[in-house]
Amino acid sequence: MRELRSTCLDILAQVEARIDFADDLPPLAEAAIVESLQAALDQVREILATADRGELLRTGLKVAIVGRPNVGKSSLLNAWSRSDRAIVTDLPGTTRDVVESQLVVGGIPVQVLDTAGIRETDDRVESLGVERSRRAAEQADLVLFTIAADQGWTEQDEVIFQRVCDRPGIIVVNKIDLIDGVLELPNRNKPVVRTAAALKQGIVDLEGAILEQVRSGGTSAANLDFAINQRQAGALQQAQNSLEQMQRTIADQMPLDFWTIDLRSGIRALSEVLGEDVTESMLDRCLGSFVLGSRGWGSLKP
Ligand SMILES: Nc1nc2c(ncn2[C@@H]2O[C@H](COP(=O)(O)OP(=O)(O)OP(=O)(O)O)[C@@H](O)[C@H]2O)c(=O)[nH]1
Ligand SMILES: [Mg+2]
Repeated sequence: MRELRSTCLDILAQVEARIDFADDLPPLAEAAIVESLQAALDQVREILATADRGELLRTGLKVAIVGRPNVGKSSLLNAWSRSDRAIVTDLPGTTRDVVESQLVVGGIPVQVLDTAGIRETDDRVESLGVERSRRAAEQADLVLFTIAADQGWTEQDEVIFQRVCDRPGIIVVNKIDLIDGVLELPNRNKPVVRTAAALKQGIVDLEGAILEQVRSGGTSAANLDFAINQRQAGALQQAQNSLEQMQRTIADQMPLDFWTIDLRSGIRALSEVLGEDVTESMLDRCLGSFVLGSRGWGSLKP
């Protein structure tokens, strides 16, 4: 939204400068303006279309649980979704394929993927599962990197962690019921949550940590556009109307004053999507610095 608004402000600055200082400036780059206007409109339409379909609402946040075999990933999924969705056994290599579950966390739809424990294996079925879990981790917005407290941070954990550490993630120390005290971890710059999935403990903390990541912008935005709500969709529709009106104004070769009316109303609408109020005087101030600032308008007379 900020980018779109800044495109519009840029055009507005150029147009208003022509109104105020027509004689001192080269002619308006109309073709370039038409082009960036079209690009802005395309983007607005795309966002609105997806909001309409409600697709983003369904997608939500994709969370992948990854880690060594037997650390309790499937137990975590089951405890979290209050189900027996995934098979749990004490045998490493139980989960062979990605198991999905849909949850809602703090109003956000979350798709949780329980994956096959990652290890080198000769078993063909298991190795296919391991491959899938790698892919799931790559595509997730957030990775829950899970270890078992009674095993500590093993060499194999470190290998897997290195594979996923460039993704936004949370370290889940599971099976804390099996140890006394708190497991010391290497400092890995990720939030840590302690759970005992088999006892359904730590889920509230886990959800809190996930929401914190979402709020702080720690997760990739790819699947987060569902945050657009009814009010924002309305404002975005208004922005679309204004920009379309501006296209007609240009096509009809109306005077520049009309261009600025459409643009200003478009900018106001985009600001509303952002939850910001733009007053005329703010707009003027902003434009003043645009025109007189560092944007290469040096030929302007004082
Ligand atoms: N004590 C204790 N045992 C747990 C906990 N969570 C899981 N377990 C046990 O650990 C074993 C493995 O659990 P799973 O959930 O199947 O582990 P997984 O990580 O999904 O294993 P794979 O699918 O083989 O990768 C089972 O016997 C669980 O009952 C826990 O919090 N505490
Ligand atoms: Mg499993």
